[in-house]
Amino acid sequence: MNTKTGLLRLPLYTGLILLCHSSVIFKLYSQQASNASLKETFAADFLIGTALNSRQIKATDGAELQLIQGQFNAATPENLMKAQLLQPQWNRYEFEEADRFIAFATKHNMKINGHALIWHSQLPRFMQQMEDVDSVRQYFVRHIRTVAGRYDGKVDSWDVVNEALNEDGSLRNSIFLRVLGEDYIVEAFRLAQEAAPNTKLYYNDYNIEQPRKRAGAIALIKKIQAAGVRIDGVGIQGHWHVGRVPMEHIEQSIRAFSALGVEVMFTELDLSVLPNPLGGNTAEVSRTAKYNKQLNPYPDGMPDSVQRAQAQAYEELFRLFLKYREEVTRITLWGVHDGQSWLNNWPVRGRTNYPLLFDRQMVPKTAFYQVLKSKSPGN
Ligand code: 9MR
Repeated sequence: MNTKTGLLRLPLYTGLILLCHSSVIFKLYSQQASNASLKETFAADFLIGTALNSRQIKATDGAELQLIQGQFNAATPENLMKAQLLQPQWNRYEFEEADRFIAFATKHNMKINGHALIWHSQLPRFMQQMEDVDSVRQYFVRHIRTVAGRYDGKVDSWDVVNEALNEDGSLRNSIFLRVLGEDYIVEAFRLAQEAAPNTKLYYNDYNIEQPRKRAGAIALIKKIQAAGVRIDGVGIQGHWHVGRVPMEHIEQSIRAFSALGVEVMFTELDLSVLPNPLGGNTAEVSRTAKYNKQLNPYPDGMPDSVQRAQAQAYEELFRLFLKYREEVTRITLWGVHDGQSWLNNWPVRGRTNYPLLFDRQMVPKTAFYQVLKSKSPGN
């Protein structure tokens, strides 16, 4: 007897019982799922982090705080430990926000990744026009010593150097390269190691899963190691697009980086669902495009098909992360929920993007459940 005709033959009351039963099961499932926690689910595998902004660390209650407490066990300051904010004027530091961030993360038992000591972007204004060699050198040495020194033992790790590479693997033409020469990266790690002996030291960049840029990152890590300087890990940022997640390159990169004896992390994960007028997967913040309606196709909500495609992409990624759970130590999502994401304003201002695991109402998305599924037995 085929099931369909069999079901049709069931008496009405049996059908009703089945219906009630399935709604109870669904209720139980969603209750369980809404209590589900990323950090608990992956506790034996890797840390689950998020990027936090100044508003979020001031919260003393509310849904967002609950989400942060319940879901994440690692935190990266989205902006507030960048040089522009820590040292707004020459040799004048402002630590209040950063201290508040550290107090918040410590209170909620989150591992803290400082971001970032040396980065060509979001530099203090006085550095943007700086040409004097001695002053650049002085800034470079003093910023690392002061900031890394102050937070040694308070943060768990630092992105010591951020985004120093071009897409072809060569060194980016930044103020540091121009003025200090190509050894500046080794020097940054050396200074950080001296100032922060109890802090892990990482190199962080986007697109370094791509073969040419990856080769550049490998060369850089080897150079630091060959100089006898400590580097503990490498962060692949992970700003990707649904439908274009470079799975093979990611897997090759996990293998290649871990073969160098360093931790591998995914440090700024988000999966955009909007068209990228710049093409490619990039997080080059200086490149932008003009708004038009075609570039903002889902202003009122994410269609189901897109929701499902994104969930599938996230699940595949987490399966890969789990396969390399010995090598991968942290997965950080770049924001808590879709409303917070930088991708609402980059590379086009004023769009509605949906790149994270929680929606604007802080409700878990299909992608959240599917990420949890990557862990379920039999998978
Ligand atoms: O998410 C950050 C956004 O709020 C800032 O406006 C932007 C400015 O540069 O930086 C964003 O974070 C970047 C991170 O610090 C480094 N990698 C790329 C991230 C996205 O641009």
